[in-house]
Amino acid sequence: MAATGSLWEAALRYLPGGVDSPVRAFRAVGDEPVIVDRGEGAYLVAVDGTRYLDYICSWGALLAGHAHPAVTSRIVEVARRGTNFGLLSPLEVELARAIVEAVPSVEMIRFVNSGTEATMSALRLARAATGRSVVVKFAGCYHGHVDSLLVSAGSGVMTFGLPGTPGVTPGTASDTLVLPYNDVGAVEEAFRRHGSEIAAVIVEPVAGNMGVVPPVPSFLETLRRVTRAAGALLIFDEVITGFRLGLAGAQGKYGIEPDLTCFGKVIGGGLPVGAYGGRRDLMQQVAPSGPVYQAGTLAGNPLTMAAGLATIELARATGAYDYLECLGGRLESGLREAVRAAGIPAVVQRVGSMLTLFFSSEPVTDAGRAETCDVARFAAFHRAMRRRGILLPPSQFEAWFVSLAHTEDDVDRTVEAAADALREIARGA
Ligand code: KE4
Repeated sequence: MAATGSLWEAALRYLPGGVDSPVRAFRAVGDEPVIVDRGEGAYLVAVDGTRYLDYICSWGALLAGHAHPAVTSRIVEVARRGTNFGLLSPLEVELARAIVEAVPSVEMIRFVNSGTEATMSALRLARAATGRSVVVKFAGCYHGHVDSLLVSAGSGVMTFGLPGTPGVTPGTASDTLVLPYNDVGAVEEAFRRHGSEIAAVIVEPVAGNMGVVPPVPSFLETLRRVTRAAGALLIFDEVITGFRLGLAGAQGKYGIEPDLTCFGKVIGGGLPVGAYGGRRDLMQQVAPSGPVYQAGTLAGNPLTMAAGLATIELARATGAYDYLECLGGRLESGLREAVRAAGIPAVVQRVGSMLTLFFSSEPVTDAGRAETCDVARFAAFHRAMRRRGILLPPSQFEAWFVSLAHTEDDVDRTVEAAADALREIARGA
């Protein structure tokens, strides 16, 4: 077993910040990162041998938990015939059919290799299809590291965006309008002012990237109404919620049909994946059937397709989503009771098997409210839970995920650990 210390030193030497994605560095929780040796169902085993009950679940990708035999065996079986051909193969057609049959708004789909590629491509298609440049996103929503979506709100709610990171040009950001999530009035005002310029609105129908923030009633319906009236497209970023909240994702749960949907995570069963799909008249505009260029060496690769199909088969099993709803509800009510008993200002927000415990005295409905959370207290809670063998996402602004591999005992153990950790924090220990 490699010592964590030397491995972490090597990681810091060869990888920026020691990681391949920033959140994995555990900087937001002031801790050394967990370095993983293997996953086992709902558990992760670190290289130092520590076993954790895992609520990161590969940031939502692992609906069936780590190393599910039905997924792993399918990957091994397919890998024996080769890993990628860079040519059409049956499994991508099979997975495309499975998604089209599950999600009514999706008539055609294109596979890519990440959620970022999915949203980037969907935006390009929307701009091409409408001949317009402006895109609308919401503060606190994350859609991957796409230049035009790594944008902060302008000086005023109705002013165009500013680069959200060095390397994004003011020109790129200037075509993006950033509005407050759940703010129906801001949406209507933006469309009054700029409706004829807007190519698309892209939204997480249930926000997961400021922590779990559900849509308020009429928010999604308003987006559908104003985009349709203005000739703009509605893009649901269901990279997290797709096949997480049900076979038809958030759009199935809330009964809203977007024009395009972005997928990722669950549809790849833990292997690199993304996809965008929707109305046939739009998707037919994607090369080579149409002029909108998009391509990818490993797009639709058989291993990912196999892992995605195996996962969706598990999700289709009778009662799978009822089970996730039941476990999610058990965890939510247990955490709420633990918060109440500890007398700490915190709220628990959940949709299905994704939830967040916010150290906030008020419900979190948008990024502005999320930013008032006591992140130092979250960091202390994260460390306290880790000491108790429970691994939460190392950021206040992420979703916890329950998988089909989690059990009621796991949830009860989590609630007990949380109650103990919150008491410790309340004592200022
Ligand atoms: P990827 O490019 O990371 O596959 O997907 C980007 C993306 C797009 N849309 C939504 C709603 C997403 O949540 C994501 C990625 N999610 C983050 C965590 N919430 C992935 C973790 C990370 O960045 O390391």
